[in-house]
Amino acid sequence: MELKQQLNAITQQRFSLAPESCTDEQLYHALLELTQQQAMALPAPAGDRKLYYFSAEFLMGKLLSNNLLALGLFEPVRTLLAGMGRSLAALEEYEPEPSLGNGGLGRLAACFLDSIAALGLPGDGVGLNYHYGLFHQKFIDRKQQEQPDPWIQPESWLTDTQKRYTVPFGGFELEAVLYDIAVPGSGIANRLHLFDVEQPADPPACGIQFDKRDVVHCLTSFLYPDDSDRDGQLMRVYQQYFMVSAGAQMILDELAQRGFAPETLSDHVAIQINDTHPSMVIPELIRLLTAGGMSFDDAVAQVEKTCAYTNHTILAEALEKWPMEYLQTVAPGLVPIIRELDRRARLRSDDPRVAIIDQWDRVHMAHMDIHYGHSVNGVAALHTEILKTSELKPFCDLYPEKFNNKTNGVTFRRWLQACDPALARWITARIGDGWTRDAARLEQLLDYAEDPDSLASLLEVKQHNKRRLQRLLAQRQGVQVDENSIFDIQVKRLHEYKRQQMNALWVIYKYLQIKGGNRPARPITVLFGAKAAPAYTMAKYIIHLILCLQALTESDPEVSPWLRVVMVENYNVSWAEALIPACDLSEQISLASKEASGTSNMKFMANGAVTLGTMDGANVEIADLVGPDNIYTFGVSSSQVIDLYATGGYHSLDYYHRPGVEYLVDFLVSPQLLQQGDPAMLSALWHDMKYKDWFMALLDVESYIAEKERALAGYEDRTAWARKMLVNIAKSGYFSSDRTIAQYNQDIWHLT
Ligand code: 26Q
Repeated sequence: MELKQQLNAITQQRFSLAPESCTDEQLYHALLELTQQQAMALPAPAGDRKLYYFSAEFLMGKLLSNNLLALGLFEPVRTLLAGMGRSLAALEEYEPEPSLGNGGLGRLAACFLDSIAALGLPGDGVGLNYHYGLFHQKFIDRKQQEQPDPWIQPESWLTDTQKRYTVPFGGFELEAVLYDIAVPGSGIANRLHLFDVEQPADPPACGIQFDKRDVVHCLTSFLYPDDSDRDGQLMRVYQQYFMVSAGAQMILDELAQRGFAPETLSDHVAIQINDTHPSMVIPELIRLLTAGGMSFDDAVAQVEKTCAYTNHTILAEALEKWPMEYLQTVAPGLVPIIRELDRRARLRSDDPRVAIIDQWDRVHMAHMDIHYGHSVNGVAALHTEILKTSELKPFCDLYPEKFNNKTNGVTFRRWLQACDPALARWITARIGDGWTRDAARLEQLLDYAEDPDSLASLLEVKQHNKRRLQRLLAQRQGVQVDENSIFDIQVKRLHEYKRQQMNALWVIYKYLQIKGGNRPARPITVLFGAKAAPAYTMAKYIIHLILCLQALTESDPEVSPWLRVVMVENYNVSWAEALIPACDLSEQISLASKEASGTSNMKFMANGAVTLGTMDGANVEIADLVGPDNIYTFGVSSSQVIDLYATGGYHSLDYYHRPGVEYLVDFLVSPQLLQQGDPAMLSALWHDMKYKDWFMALLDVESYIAEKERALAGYEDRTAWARKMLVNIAKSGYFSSDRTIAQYNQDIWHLT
């Protein structure tokens, strides 16, 4: 049936209307039905070996455009809608965004599912169906407030599979209800499996305080932000065990249905453990296999050949260590297994640093993964190197063959084709559409690096995207930005190591320059987007600082034509899709050694932004690829930083007292700024920066300011800048998650 007829059949049946007469909302629901039906009807990819990607987070974003693209329906639907005077973007306003992730790790999982399906590999995601996602961020009195973010509507991408699994917690059992979301590729579809409780709780009357003792109803209520909330920890362990127990049962079920014996698990199943959040899948599988009659030795051998672990962080506070007493409460069936795994690990090495259970009876989840998985990978070359030579060195000495690097990637279908159609057309007009199937072909764009017409039209594409963002900012936030200003963007979770506070110090520098009569060559708009974990006080102070600077620059007529600060409210995937294509300068300024990889750096690059960054995470690989003329780098090296931490050699006060630094930091407690905000918060932040500055913003701030000036000056040579944009786009193909997934498959999963 023709697309038009299919759509008509649905709208007639649902609303007794022709598509032309439907509202945007009705059309959205009709297209949801059409797309979902087609995606669910696709067969699973062929193959005797199947991957299960376990992750506590899948930050999927809106799915309509994405799924239409995968089904080859994006252009036909766009044309059809255009013929009716409609746009896909307007329809998508009615799609709620599932915020089932904190940031990079969750979004990576979503990009991976997209690429696994696109490559036609058999691989499903396994996670939890959080009802209120992370949280909805509101700014009230220039401070972040958290509200529940319900995304599940009567009609959504979720399908009830009717499958149920019983999870044996200490003292009670809980049914896990399995919902699926189809993940279409070309001609096939995989699944994202999301487990839920049978009777989920209603949202709390105010705020995001769920009853953390009410496991039966609240287990899937919300996603834990990446901080340690004492009374929430037990609930997090309940969530993790619920996910992996139901997931492991499902895997063994599917194995049997495919006609394979449990003894052949590792021949037919690959499990990727996304950070340590799903690590209990290891002892849980051993529990289930031994309960089915397998010997402990055989079960361990099967599991070890099946499971592989990805590390996403070297921040000690993010490495999970659960008190045995928690596990005894939540999953008593795992306790004897973990003790036995620990005993056996100690036979392999007498180094106490590699033990699973430490002297305080805490279980180190990463250690269990490394001993009882066959692969350990970091997410960028530098990150893997740091794991091997410092953080996980004792493990690397024990199991050198297990360690490997898999530099992250992002799906170009969402992060270029769908979010930046103007740029996609510009590319295709030059090199054809082969790049949509193989992003490495973007390199062919280098042939156009000296072509004046191409460079000029590339600048026009950027201008078009800046106007689109300008309209959105006016519409959603009521702020007016100058489309002819430089768009300088930092969007990512708010964390001190990512150093949004250093960017804020630059804003102060520029503000004072302008007040002193030194106007920039061109106006600058500094855009921020970030959520702070609700319990992360310092991060919330930094948001407050940025919002105060926004108010200050906006209200000063001497400054506002030249410098504006805008922090978008409730930064999420949809915001990213509008911000990234409009960016001129991409801020990737983490303290070297702290950002495992970063993935927005890759998205910005692919959309023709130039990076201003430290030699951290994947920035190092970006710098190698584009060469020094096409990136701006600054700051101390990761090895210097690691040394400084090891020796306690960094004293912020020494840097504070430098003449170029002190007046910037002191501006936090200046009368002008105190007038804008909360004196207690601003003073606390000032005090922390001056006396502590754990992530060394003051160490790098002078070289940051100098390099940012160089970047802004570079922008004024428009042709040279356009060439930098082009080189970045051309070299971005390496960061396609299709490449990353091909490498996981080749080195770890061996699916086909
Ligand atoms: C842990 C314990 C208790 C509660 C929460 C957590 C928790 C939750 C989320 C710990 C960490 C996270 C998320 C980590 C994350 O997003 N890491 C990022 O992963 C990206 C993908 O590999 C990298 O690009 C980023 O550099 C890394 O910061």
